[in-house]
Amino acid sequence: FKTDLLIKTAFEKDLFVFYYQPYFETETLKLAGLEALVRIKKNKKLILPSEFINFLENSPYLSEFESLCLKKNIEKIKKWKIPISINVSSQSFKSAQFLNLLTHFKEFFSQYPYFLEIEITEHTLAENIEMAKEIIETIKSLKIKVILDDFGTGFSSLNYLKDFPIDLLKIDISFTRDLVKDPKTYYIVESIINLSHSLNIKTVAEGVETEEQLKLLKKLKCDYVQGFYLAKPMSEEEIETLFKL
Ligand code: G
Ligand code: G
Ligand code: NA
Ligand code: MN
Repeated sequence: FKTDLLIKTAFEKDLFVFYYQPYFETETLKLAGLEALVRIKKNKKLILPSEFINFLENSPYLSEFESLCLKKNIEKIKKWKIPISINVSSQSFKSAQFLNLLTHFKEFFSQYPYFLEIEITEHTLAENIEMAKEIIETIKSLKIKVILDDFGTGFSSLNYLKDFPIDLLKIDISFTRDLVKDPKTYYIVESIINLSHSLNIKTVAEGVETEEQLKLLKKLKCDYVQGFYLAKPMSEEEIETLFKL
């Protein structure tokens, strides 16, 4: 009930804001894109998704939220001319409404091909295995990139790489965390990166927190890096100041 009211108020008073966490080319540390992470700005305080995203994703407000998320982030792409990835829930991914919504922006996607990136998890693919291929193909035909988030934490990951045209694979934070101290993790990450590259899929390591992790990821030729060591999620204003936009 409390969360319901929070969400309702957020729509009514336009309190949804997006924070942006950059990711970078590993080799050059050049900015490669921004991940949009939603917050609710209430009484000058930021409410994190852990407080409301689960509720929102299972509520009747979801399609309104997806619409808002797309509109706000498409505006940012036009303004900044930087690729932006959005996190899409399993519920949205499989809904006809969401695909419809994407189709509304067809014109935009052809003007800014592959600037919008959609992050889905293995869990989402597993839940929608029958429809997923078709959905992803529709998404890709609109010139939207598909990112597989939290890779390595779900089941039968290798099937997904075989069956779905993924553009980018995000190596889960749990691998990055153990990369330096655990040789097994190092070899697993090395294999994920090499396998991805053989399949023409780029890799991004999430949760990079140390110089040592970055060094190893460079050595392993991971394409992109993201994490607190490089940049935290930031407000629009902070992004504009940092990247002189
Ligand atoms: O922003 P934070 O780092 O606290 O993100 C926590 C979780 O919330 C992440 O797993 C992320 O995928 C999810 N999340 C953040 N923004 C969105 C969004 O706009 N839509 C959906 N569906 N999930 C989001
Ligand atoms: O599930 P998803 O990958 O979308 O979640 C993104 C979440 O990861 C956000 O809550 C973001 O704040 C968090 N995050 C991003 N970089 C780091 C990091 O370097 N360390 C930790 N612990 N969390 C991170
Ligand atoms: Na994500
Ligand atoms: Mn992740």
